[in-house]
Amino acid sequence: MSRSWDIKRAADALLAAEAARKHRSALTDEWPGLDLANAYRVQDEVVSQRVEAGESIVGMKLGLTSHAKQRQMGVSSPITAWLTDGMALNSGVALDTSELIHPRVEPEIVFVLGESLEGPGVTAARAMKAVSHVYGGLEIIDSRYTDFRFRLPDVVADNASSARFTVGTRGRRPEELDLALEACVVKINGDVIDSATGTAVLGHPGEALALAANSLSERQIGLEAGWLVLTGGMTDAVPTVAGDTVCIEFTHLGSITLQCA
Ligand code: 0L1
Ligand code: MG
Repeated sequence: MSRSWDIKRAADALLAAEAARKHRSALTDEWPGLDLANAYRVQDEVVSQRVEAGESIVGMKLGLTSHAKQRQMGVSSPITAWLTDGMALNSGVALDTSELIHPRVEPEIVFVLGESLEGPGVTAARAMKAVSHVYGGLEIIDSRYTDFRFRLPDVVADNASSARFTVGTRGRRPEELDLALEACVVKINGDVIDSATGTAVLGHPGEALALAANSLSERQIGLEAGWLVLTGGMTDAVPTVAGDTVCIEFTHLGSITLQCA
């Protein structure tokens, strides 16, 4: 670890960038020795400061689960991050873009866990047994780094660019759907921007859930009953600005419309 950087200072720098809505340079530019283990410690410190400020943990998300996202960001492995109630945007509530730096939206398949799930050794089939309901979701990411330019430890420390998320209102039991085939279309102001199916998420979103349970177990973290899990963006993240209407239409999970103010 460099002399001038430590876990607390890095977490404070990221929280300050978020509060001021000002992007900053990647931590690894100044702290080249930041490795993944310490990056997750920074992420945990960021979330514990949010909890101290009154937020509650409501689940976890995966990031970089699709090849499209890995290519877009120039990184090569999925990551996990925390979700809090402070990030939740109720369906129908407008996104205030002035609270964010440079938001991007992405469609997600969201699980609600009916039972706890803890690795190691969790398979996708075992993971899906812990899922009580599946929803369509929309995540708004907002990297605290200039131009979303980062290395893997940077984005891990930055809680995987988490900013806001909305969960749709049409929940389905997992056995009612083939999630590999579940499709979504992303529209901005009525124009189709992108589309994908659940195969984009590691072949099946259940694989992402299993990966989350197994990788979190290395940090002695278990997924808890009642938690939400955002399984990862199905398409590239799409930049959005005030005035945009974003609509994500799923085949069987309904649609979510987000007005950006
Ligand atoms: O796009 C990014 O900022 C990478 C972090 C992961 C975001 C996500 O897939 O939710
Ligand atoms: Mg995401």
